Amino acid sequence: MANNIVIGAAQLGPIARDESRASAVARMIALMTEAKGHGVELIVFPELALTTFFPRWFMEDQAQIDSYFETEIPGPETRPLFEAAIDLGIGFYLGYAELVEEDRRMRHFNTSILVDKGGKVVGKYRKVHLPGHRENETWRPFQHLEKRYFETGNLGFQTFNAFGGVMGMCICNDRRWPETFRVMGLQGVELVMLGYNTPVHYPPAPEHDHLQDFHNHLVMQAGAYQNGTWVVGVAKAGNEEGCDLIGGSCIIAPTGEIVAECKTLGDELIVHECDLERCREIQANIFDFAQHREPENYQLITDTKGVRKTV
Ligand code: ING
Repeated sequence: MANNIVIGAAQLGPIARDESRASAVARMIALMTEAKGHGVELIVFPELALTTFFPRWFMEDQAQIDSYFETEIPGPETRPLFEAAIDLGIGFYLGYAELVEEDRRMRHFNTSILVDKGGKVVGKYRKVHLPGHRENETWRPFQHLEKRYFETGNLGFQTFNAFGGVMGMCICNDRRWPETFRVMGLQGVELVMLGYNTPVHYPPAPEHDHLQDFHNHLVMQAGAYQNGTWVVGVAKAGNEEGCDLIGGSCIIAPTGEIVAECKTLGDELIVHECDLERCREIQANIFDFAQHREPENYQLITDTKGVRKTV
């Protein structure tokens, strides 16, 4: 018995540093409207989709840093996106920078939300794996200061019953860590959504620059196959403020096959009807965790952070 959901992956091209949230929202509404024409029920937007990827610059003025964050969502500039979603009857994943008071202090997270067709936030995720560095490393052609501007996410890797299935979320660098997908896989996730901003140039290892597109798909296809889940990965792409970001947004089946892929580095929608029932082909067989996993052999994975040589 099929359980189909029509998914849209809405890649965004560059967002300029001085581009307003209203402009980014208008671009996303245009993609959402196009998606409606294809019967899309759930559309996925990139990581930090409301502004330029600001961690590429070293900033010390907290007010300037905080200007890239949302203190409420929906807020005045994002409400049109929620209203369009309600009008069109489309749910969405949105990545944004979250500034919130929790435990009597201001907290900064790299966040995504899952919003249902009625405009209700039914899931929230805060990025766990923050790549990059904390201090201004002037040897780099551009910075990657996520460890400076964000706290490590404190919501774990949850799943959410929505859109007729078990939904999961993560963000960008999370996709490179198998633990991300496996923790959701152990919750029976059927579709993992994620947005990313991935520069072509990786200053610590420029000899890998030509492998960025390969690594991008490698990790998402592995995550999909090894957990029998659909994966939707959506880029903020193109040359953004002088920094080339990869595209390669795609929809991946539980078999690991890419079933739809963006071909440009701009605003581009791809669509695929995903049968969540197909997860069973993998989850009930080759990766039937209850049958085949041997967790008593895996202690090192949760006991230790770094390498602990045993020989
Ligand atoms: N960006 C990059 C990512 O994980 C990166 C950082 C780039 C890490 C290239 C390693 C290699 O895709 C974000 N925003 O996490």
